[in-house]
Amino acid sequence: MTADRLGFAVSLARKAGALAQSMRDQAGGLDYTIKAPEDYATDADYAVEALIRQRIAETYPDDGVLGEEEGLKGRVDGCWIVDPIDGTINFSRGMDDWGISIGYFNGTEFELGVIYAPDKDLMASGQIGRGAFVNGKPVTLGQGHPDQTKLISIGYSDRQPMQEYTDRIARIRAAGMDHRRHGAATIGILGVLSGWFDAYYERALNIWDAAAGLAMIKAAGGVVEHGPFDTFLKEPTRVLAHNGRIPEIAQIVDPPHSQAAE
Ligand code: LIP
Repeated sequence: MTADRLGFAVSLARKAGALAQSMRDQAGGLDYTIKAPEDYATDADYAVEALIRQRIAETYPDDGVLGEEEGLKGRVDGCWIVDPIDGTINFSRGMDDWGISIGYFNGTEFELGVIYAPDKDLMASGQIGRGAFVNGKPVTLGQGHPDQTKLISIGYSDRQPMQEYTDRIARIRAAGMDHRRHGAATIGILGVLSGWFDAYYERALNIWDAAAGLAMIKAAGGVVEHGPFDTFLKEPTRVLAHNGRIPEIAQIVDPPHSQAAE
């Protein structure tokens, strides 16, 4: 008999977060592997992914794992989707906007997810049919913040044109809303679950940055949009996750006839 997958993922994310923090704090500092301009991995990214893979293999040997650093091993229709450290640049500089992201794809949908932000001491978890929770408190989406501000968290990477990104921010501002960029998609999505933001958007996001968060937003009754699974499993797609409070948000971030909307 295997453990409940959601409980397993929560406990695993805690262990993973502790390992990442201890490696960052080690006397010799972190080692860096440059993957592309502004895209690198530290030895902590690799060690955390190895830990997660090892624990999954011990507990759920038939499950596949798709991770940012080591790619897909095993089946896809019953597959953990893992970003060992999302927001590596923030993490390695001692900022607190980074997270461990562990999701599970059952072949049809993102079924469950956990995002753990160790430096913020925030643990979000959720499963379709069971709701979502932040530090054990049930998530209620759509109420908005008492100050009435509408706040959109946006991700940006070199995978998208800069002009498109700045145009999108201009449209958000013109619609009377504001934006934030954290450099970690997990923190943006955690922010929607926590009530900081109404939506998270990124024009071209990798599945390991998104799977866990999208499962939780959906489990909490929010709205998620992303590319078809067969595409998303291979390449970045447009991702929008929101609390339903701004029905026109999809048209604001991607107006009809824009390239991203197609
Ligand atoms: C990063 C994301 C960030 C996104 C970048 C990148 P990494 O992940 O979380 O929000 O804009 O495209 O993928 O590389 O720090 O794990």
